[in-house]
Amino acid sequence: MAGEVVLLDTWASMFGMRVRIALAEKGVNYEYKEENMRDKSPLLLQMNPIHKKIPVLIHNGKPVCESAIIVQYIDEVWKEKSPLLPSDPYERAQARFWVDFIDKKVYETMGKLWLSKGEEHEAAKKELLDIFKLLEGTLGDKPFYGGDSFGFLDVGLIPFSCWFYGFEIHGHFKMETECPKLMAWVKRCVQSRESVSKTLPDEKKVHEYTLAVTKVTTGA
Ligand code: GS8
Repeated sequence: MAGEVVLLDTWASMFGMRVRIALAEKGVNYEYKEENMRDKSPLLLQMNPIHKKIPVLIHNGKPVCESAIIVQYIDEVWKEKSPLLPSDPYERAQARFWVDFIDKKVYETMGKLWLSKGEEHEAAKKELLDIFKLLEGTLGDKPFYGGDSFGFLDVGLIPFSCWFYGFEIHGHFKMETECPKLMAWVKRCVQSRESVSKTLPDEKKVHEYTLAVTKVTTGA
């Protein structure tokens, strides 16, 4: 039995998308509550008093915070369907390592690409492409990061793909040229997983949102 499941989220958040994809993989019904990042709800502040960030999964009244931890929680609670974490402890540690790497490197470098100019911008662009090339190398010739099946690292990375369009416009490069195998993996995920195709928002809409948000934060 699922119990009562509520998700505090915002539509363009790659971290929130991870949770939505995991819940869809498991077939869990839940109540979605859209949060406004500029006017956070009392519920969000109460459920995530430490970081005050989305996503937050509220399961039977108890909050779970941090997207990677939430996805692992979902995998443990609803373990019968679509296992996400590898059963082998070493493989599991590797998948966790790469999701942690994404959390530490990708989000921060994205920010640098958006908010920098000149040499700094060029350096951020190189850094971001190097990160994606490294992640592409990690995939190797496997169909998914989870091997033959879609797994934890796939869930951790795929939401970033709807931000690629914005990276391309802003960085003047083509992901298809730079990381063809990674882009083939994106297509494979979208085409074979309804959890992904139904969750990822339109990349142009995400880009418009980014432009609006960076205008607000930089005052440009
Ligand atoms: C990151 C969540 C996050 O940055 C996770 O869940 O994996 N490590 C966390 N959430 C953002 C929205 S997505 O850009 C957020 O809630 N920001 C609000 C704020 O910083 O005040």
